[in-house]
Amino acid sequence: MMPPAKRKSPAKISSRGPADVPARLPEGFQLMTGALSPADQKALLSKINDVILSAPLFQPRMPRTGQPFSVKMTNCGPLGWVSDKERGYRYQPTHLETGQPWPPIPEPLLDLWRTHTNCAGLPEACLINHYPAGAKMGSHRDQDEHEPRAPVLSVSLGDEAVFHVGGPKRSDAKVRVTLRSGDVCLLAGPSRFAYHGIDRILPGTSDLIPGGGRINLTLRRVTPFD
Ligand code: MD6
Ligand code: FE
Repeated sequence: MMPPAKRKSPAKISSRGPADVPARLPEGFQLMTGALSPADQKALLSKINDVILSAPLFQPRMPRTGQPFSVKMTNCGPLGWVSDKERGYRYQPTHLETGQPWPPIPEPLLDLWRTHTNCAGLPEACLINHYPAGAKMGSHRDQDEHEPRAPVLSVSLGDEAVFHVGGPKRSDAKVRVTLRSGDVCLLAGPSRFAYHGIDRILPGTSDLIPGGGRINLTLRRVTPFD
């Protein structure tokens, strides 16, 4: 006879009502909800934790003012995005603090890129953003890359976040969507250079990351394909 199933405390899975995803999203913004199963999320998180062990999270700072970001960052891939007071936003092949090359992009992330984009080449940078409760990301455009044909692919892990995305002008109308653990989204085509950001994290909405918080991974092609 089968042993009785062990009772586990209920997983924190909130249902996604139709109202969560607005009927009209900006053209080129693609949201693949639940793209990663809970098992895939766990496996990916473990690989990201390995990356963080060799390339520790650092506190980026705004150019000129030196104001710290509320998120911590690190990278994997041949190039990593960094920012400091002295030299501002840029991609570079080595960690800002250790001076070591960034670790390689884990294979499951490259698989997501192959599945969800039809790009001629692979991403060169994966920016890892860690949001504690209370962190946010001001509205910005991803425009330090030199291959406008490549989208930016984003993966959300851990606590839910309220994401906004508008158009190429800061004043363009914005829509808001809740990004949940396992969601993948793309800023592609007409939305590639759209303003977007994170308004807030919803603490306690996921059990994936011990101690809570959110990790966002963005895969980018930095140099031209040809
Ligand atoms: C975040 N995401 O989800 C912030 N950038 O934490 C981004 O800044 C982002 O989701 C480019 C493309 C997709 C994104
Ligand atoms: Fe961005």
